[in-house]
Amino acid sequence: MPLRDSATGQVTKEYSIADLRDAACLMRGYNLVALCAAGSGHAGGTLSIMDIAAALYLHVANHDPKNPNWPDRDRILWSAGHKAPALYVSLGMAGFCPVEDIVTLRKLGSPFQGHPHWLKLPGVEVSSGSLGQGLSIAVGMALAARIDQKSHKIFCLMGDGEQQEGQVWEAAMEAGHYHLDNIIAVIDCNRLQIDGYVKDVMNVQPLVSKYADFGWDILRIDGHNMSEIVDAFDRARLSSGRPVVILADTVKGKGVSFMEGQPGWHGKAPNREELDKTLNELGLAGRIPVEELLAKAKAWQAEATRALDARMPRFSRDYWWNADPATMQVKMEPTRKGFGGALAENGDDERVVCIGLDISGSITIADFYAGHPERANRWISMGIAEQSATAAAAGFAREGKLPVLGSYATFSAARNLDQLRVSVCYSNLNVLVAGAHAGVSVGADGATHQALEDLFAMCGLPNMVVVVPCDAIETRKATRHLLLDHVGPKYIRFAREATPIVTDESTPFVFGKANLIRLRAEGAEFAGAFEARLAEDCANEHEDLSIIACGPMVPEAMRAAWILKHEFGYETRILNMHTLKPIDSEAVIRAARETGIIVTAEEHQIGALAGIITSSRELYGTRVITSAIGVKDRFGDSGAPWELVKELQVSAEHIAETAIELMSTKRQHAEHFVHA
Ligand SMILES: Cc1ncc(C[n+]2csc(CCOP(=O)(O)OP(=O)(O)O)c2C)c(N)n1
Repeated sequence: MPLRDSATGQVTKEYSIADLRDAACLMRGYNLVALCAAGSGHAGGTLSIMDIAAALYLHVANHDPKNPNWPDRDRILWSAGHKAPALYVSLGMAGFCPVEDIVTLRKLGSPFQGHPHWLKLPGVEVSSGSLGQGLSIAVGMALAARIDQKSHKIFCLMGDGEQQEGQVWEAAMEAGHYHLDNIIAVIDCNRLQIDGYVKDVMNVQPLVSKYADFGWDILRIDGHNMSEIVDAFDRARLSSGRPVVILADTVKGKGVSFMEGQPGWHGKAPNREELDKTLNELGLAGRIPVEELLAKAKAWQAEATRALDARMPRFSRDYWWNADPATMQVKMEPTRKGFGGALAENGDDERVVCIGLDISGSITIADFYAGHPERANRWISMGIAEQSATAAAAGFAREGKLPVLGSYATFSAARNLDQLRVSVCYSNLNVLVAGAHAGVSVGADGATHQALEDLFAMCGLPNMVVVVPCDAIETRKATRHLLLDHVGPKYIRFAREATPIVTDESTPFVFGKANLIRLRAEGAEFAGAFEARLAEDCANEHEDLSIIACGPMVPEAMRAAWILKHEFGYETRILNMHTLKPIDSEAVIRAARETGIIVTAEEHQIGALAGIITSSRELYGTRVITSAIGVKDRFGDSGAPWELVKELQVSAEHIAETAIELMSTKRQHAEHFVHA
């Protein structure tokens, strides 16, 4: 059943098995070019699913590219949203969008987001990226079709690692219970996930008997044999009374010798040289206009950069990081390194147990056991199962262990919110939760992976304490403190991208006590020009204004202070509010009373920091003007992390612009601002 014209019911294009094989090969090529142009993305899984995708989009599914919302179309859901580029090239080949445009993948403003967003691209059925949710959506769609007496099918593409998510099994149970024979699930059984082989990370086999027990029919095929794929879909369509799952045996990285079966190629893109090799191996040299496509990607990027810079607040010169090698120079390191460093240093404590959630290397929790085989029994891999792992951490804590779990903050502090609330916080158990890759720092992955709401939730949980360190050094100190000294539920939030190092070993870090930072004199490098001390040890210097910041916004606040001094002569008091909960109220009140202006700066939806500060009861009656920098009630976007800092208006320039406005208000009402 191929591509159709929805108006006439006529078939618009027929693909033979040989055509499909050729199309899949070409799709692999376009996929790799897009990944190369993006500089990031998932090569392994997009290549393993490609033959199935080609069959589905070009031959099996009943759909019409000219009428993507045709009510009678078959629905195709990509539960494994990280395979988005394979979805995009499928849509491109089927005619839903120009295949040449996919090369703008993961760039700011592109409809080809790092993970699919149905509101940005016709043909994408649902937004995905958080694994394990697609089959539940399919259940809803299948039941809706039944109510509406429609006969279309709902296809749902999943990974084998994804089967570790408990939600998959809730959906499998529902589909079996309701005899949803309009669901055809496909599992891309490439046997690998991020941390290694599925069987080692968290075995999901035998899938056959699991699905059978839930009332499904099972087909097992070679996921690279086009005849078998097409035949399986034909048979699945005929199923009556039972949902069908196709277990497709595949090879991760299929088609490219140096990617096949290599875990390292899960979330990696080929560079230019590697791209040429892949295209040669696929026999595609000369068939894809690579140079033209890469030029298109470059042009998109240039325009995105131009438009973004045009929207930035302007000053007499460029104050961006490292723009002026004499003054704005900083070392950059990802804050996550501090987390892993602290676990490595303090992991000998026999009570420490680290829980892996299949993203262990990049969030650095793996540093706990790297080079320490004696710690192997305290490294517990739980797979992609954040909810159960969170409650398991509560179990460890109840037995006197010091459990640490971490993932992307969206998965370790959102997906598992109820487990955190009841099993961890209500029980007041000693669990350290790491919100890694938080904020905009995952950049090109896009909105699904950018935690911009986690601090609301974590600060809102009774008993939970929350620390958001400002650089890698402070992250190491904070992790150590939380791990060994603080007893109770605790959340530490850090980032993926390298950010400026603005503290050193001698900078104080006292849990619950803000540091006060002041610009003193220009040093050899940016950070050296500032002095940081415990706020409670600092006398009032009658600064013009205060900026209260946490996490990666502390360096931005420092840069804003620099701009304000150089452009306007204003003196700024910066509070590094690394501990968001409990907040250092004394430092806040003093900042309000002694400067009369507070600008809060958070790399998060506005309100986690701003809400705590401005709702402080002790501020009642204090004459203070406040404003908040942060994300303004919107989702993020794919783009480079530093582009997103600009796009979401959380840069030093935005802080400085706001501070200038508040200074002008303060001057207009000068008589009210006579300070201590
Ligand atoms: C809920 C959730 N947890 C973690 C991740 C991060 N993540 C992205 S892909 C992936 C591994 C997926 O493995 P698998 O399902 O086997 O896919 P494949 O190997 O085919 O790419 C993980 C853990 C995520 N996207 N969603």
